[in-house]
Amino acid sequence: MFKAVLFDLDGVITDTAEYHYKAWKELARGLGIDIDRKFNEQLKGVSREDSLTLILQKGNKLEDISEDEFRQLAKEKNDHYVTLIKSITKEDIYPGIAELLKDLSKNQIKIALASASKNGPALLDMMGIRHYFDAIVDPASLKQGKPAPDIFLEAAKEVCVPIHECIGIEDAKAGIEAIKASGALPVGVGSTQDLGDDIVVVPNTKDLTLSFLKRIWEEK
Ligand code: B16
Ligand code: MG
Repeated sequence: MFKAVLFDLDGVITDTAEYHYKAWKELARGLGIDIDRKFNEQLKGVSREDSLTLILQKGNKLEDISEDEFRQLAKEKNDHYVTLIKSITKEDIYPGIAELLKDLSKNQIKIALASASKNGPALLDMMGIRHYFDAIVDPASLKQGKPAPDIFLEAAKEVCVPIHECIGIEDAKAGIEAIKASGALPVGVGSTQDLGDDIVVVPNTKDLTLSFLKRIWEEK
């Protein structure tokens, strides 16, 4: 049996992926760069700074921006994002996630947060679920972000479980690659078109029950 579940946050625990998209789209529009949902798939799970780099590259504007302007743009996006998420409560937890956290903890299965977001701990507080987490990785402490495996390896280390006894749950292509590279068992939330057809993918978080995770673990 698996001994830990390593959770992504944005797009797995709640719908903040949509707010990241809105904030990036508006920032890009202000720079004369148009981004759509297809382009946004590349930004999911990717750090704030790397996301901004990808957007500026798309608009051929990376070279025109000074370091100070870059920092200012990243701050502007985050300020907007923080206003968009400020009314998030436990009502915004995706279906089935609160029950899963409760069941995992009742069964002594460790729970860790492997989110690239520096807003992760605040969001867990706003949703009233921080107490379920045995570890929360600080993304700023890592050398490489997703798709590198670092964040999942660190999450497993912090809950003292070998990575091969962990399940990782992700909604982003970069995150699934990170889980695969770490050696944990990946579970995707979304579509096989976006995440690949070589892993287990559920269309909705309500499918993520403890018995479902046990079944896929036994079948792997
Ligand atoms: P922040 P996850 C990621 O969170 C998001 O998917 C990504 O869109 C965002 O740019 C990144 O966090 C950084 O977030 O700007 O709040 O630090 O999906 O890894 O939970
Ligand atoms: Mg995500």
